[in-house]
Amino acid sequence: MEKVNTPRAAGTLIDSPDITPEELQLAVRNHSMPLEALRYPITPVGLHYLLIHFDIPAVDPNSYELALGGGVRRPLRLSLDDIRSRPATTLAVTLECAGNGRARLAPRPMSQPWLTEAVGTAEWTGTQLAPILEEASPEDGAMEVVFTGLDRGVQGGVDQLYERSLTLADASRPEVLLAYAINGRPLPPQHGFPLRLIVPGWYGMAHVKWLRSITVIDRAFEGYQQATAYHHRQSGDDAGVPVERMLPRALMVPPGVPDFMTRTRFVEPSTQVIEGRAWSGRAPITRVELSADGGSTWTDALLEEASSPFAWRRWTCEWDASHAGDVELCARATDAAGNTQPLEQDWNLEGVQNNGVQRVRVVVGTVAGRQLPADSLA
Ligand SMILES: Nc1nc2c(c(=O)[nH]1)N[C@H]1C(S)=C(S)[C@@H](COP(=O)(O)O)O[C@H]1N2
Ligand SMILES: [Mo]
Repeated sequence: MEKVNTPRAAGTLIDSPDITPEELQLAVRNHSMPLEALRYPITPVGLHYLLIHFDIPAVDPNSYELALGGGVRRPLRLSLDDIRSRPATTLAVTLECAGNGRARLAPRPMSQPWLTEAVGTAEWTGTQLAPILEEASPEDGAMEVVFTGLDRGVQGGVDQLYERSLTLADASRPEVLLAYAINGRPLPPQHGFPLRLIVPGWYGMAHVKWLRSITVIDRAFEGYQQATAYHHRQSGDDAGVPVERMLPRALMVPPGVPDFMTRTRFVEPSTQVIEGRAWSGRAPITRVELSADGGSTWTDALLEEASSPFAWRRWTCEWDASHAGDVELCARATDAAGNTQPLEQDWNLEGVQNNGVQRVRVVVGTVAGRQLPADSLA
């Protein structure tokens, strides 16, 4: 692969709390989900988070073809009509970017500066990948399946198409879809039109958008987004652990009304019902707790059923906000495998898999006609 020099590259660590122009550029291209959108079981398309490494490719659906080749006995070329004429499956799937929470780390790994809202749940419609792989008939010794996007760019000095792989076993799981619709409508350009991969339970990077080809290989894939990026590691020398399935996380809809600049919340003295959603890609969510004292004491939330095994669960929890004061609300999720959320976030080099608890500052007092604190007027 060709090497190209870039200015402040991903992988740089930033000591200052100030956001750099490069991060701002990424942040305005790739938006998160406003937390109040946790109220919707299925995230409206425009509110679902977005992550696009390079440019959104323009694709002509009439000439579009998906190529399936490499180590297979019967290479396939599939038009959109071929794919749409196969049995369709619709599945509600929660997607979260592996870098969610990155902007809170210090020093801050230079990349998309997410706070906690890089998530969304959509109803994806498509066809199962497994029967198509079976039809192509992988040769003996097939080990991984590489998914290549149509989008090209440079990252870490490497000229590349966006590509990720799965083991043949993971790619053949029944929930893995080639999706052409989101919430009942064709994919919009930013979510992968005309076709993307959906790998329920996995962090976002696995769900390759703008699919151009699928290639069966007899070795471990060495592409940049697979072998270099998306590892949980402490330093460049550390081989690290590949990022795969989502760790548990709960998010709440921040109560009351926000201050414009700080987003500190103002709530009238009252009993509040806090609501939110929780998910894990590793095992079903079994517990969500709420703390109104920054994480010292916890109350169990009520959990509702998930709309699919791969979608978040709604939770609610009463909060006695009858006394005026300054409060830090925290939410914490635990899954059936015993994974839970840390109170303090551990640091890692790429800023991935950060599932430290959400913290929301709430001022309980009189909201109407309130004199705003000076620090919010900047
Ligand atoms: N082809 C391609 N697929 C991609 C990406 C990309 O940049 N190019 N970004 C990945 C990452 S890191 C994430 S988090 C998800 C985001 O999906 P969404 O934008 O539909 O929410 O897409 C993944 N698929
Ligand atoms: Mo991501």
